[in-house]
Amino acid sequence: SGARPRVLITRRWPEAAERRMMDRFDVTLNEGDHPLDEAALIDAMRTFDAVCPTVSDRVGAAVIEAAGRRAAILGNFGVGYDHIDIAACREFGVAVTNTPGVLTDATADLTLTLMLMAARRGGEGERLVRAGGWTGWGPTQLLGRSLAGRTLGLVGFGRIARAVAQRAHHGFGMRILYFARREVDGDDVAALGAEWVPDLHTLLGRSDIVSLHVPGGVETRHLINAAAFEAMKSEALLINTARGDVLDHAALVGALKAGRIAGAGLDVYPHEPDVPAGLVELENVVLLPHLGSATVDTRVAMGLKVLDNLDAWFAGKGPPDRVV
Ligand code: 8YV
Repeated sequence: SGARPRVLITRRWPEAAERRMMDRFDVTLNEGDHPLDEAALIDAMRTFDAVCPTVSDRVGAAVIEAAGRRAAILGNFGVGYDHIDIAACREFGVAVTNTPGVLTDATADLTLTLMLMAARRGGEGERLVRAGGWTGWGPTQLLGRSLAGRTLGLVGFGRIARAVAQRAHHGFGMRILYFARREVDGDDVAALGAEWVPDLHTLLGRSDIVSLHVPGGVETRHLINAAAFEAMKSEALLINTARGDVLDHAALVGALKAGRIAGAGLDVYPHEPDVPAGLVELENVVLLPHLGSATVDTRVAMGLKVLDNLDAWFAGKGPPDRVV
């Protein structure tokens, strides 16, 4: 057929994935790899047949509107798409696809990393050694808490939450509770003995570790707020690998300072790369820079998932992971 579709990849991907995209499409890369501003995104929507944004791109209504009939598809590199104005996409007829499934294991692994680091005080220990402050083994030094026998409360019970539950239950001997709109069945869920708790504050009150796995956006904004911390156990840990907006960080800092909860492990923040005020000063918080899906294998697989979706779109078929 005629000219190959023009595709913009807004940030650099692992080379293997970029190369596969270049085999199929007329690809433009953002050589500098810095996030594109609104003017650049508007320009891209007018120029390209497809734009592949990431979580670091704000794809607001003005950007979507610029598409006209030109860039009719956004092949999002990531499963979460709260950085894209979905209502505007519907209004202007812009399709959106995402990358579910391929990042489930990596993100679940990172959730366990944060759980273990927070429970076993890994960050504090590492800082002690690096600062030259370790004077030797001690029977009461940096004592944390065991995971076995403790209760993990999952807020949301989608793919990633269930992969966390598998690891926590089968690998670490934890009891699993989940808060979700409806009860989830299936053999894997039954094997976990996971209990559906339809009331959020009841789940918070029963959990030793609370881990967030709901999408970002207006519906979940500040779902975990001061009242939620009041409902939690004082020995509890809070883990967030979902989206920063789900958590009221001022309330989190207040709860940590007041000893309302024992600690936290965070991978995501409301205005990345800013870290909300008051967190870096606290010893009992583990802070990671949005590493949930950050493995070579996963990022390549995410790129190939974008490719599959664009391929289907340009072949006039329904993209497999179409969300709009
Ligand atoms: C990505 C993520 O690193 O997929 C998501 O929703 O948060 C991460 O896997 C990032 O969003 C890529 O755009």
